Amino acid sequence: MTQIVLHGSRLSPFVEKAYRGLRYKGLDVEFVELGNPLELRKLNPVTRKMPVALFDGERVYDSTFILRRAEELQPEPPFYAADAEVAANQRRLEDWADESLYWMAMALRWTPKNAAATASQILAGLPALLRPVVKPMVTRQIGGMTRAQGFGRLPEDVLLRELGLALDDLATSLGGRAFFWGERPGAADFAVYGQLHMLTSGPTPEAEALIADRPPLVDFAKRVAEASGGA
Ligand SMILES: N[C@@H](CCC(=O)N[C@@H](CS)C(=O)NCC(=O)O)C(=O)O
Repeated sequence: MTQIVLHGSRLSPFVEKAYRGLRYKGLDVEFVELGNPLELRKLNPVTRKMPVALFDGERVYDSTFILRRAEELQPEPPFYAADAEVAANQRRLEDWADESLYWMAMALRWTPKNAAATASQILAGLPALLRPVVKPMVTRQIGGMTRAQGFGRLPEDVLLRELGLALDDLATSLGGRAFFWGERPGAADFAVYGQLHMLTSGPTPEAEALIADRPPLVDFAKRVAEASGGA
């Protein structure tokens, strides 16, 4: 069986997505927590982002590409439907979760109110002496990315209104099903799960409240976790 080593931090929604997807496939995956940003540059000089997976030593970056590679290796259970139209919708939801919902979540993590808690969460693994030095750098760099993307420029009440609508849309799309396209999770389910996981991981209590108000999403997240090996 192909040996897979997944590198990243489980705080990242993309690492969570890839990790759970690989486990759901029943693949042999070892998770290695990333030590520092320099390690990431060495492992993935192309995009310098996590996750990075080594498939028998061959590097694959980006959660979407990692799951596609897993699908080739182990087609059952499938991440994407055989029906081309359904598969197109699945890829669209996966991409929306990765590229839109992610930035709403990031904007909320880096509001003036939440930025300190977010930076502390990210830097928890660093030696205590280094944290006060690195904290303003991280806040400037990552907070700056959310402002460049656009969601980070919205007033907090507008951002929360939009996030609430996005969560409503997700609950509507579930339509009473266990997963977005039926009784089995696919790549889109793991992508949405990754974002919900980040939004309920501590520094964004406003998002936790919005999600708790939508029981179909809470139950969905529990089902995805159960289908991919629990906690
Ligand atoms: N499209 C990529 C996104 C990966 C990504 O944005 N990862 C973030 C963590 S959530 C990262 O590594 N950021 C480090 C940086 O920007 O320096 C994927 O799906 O893997």
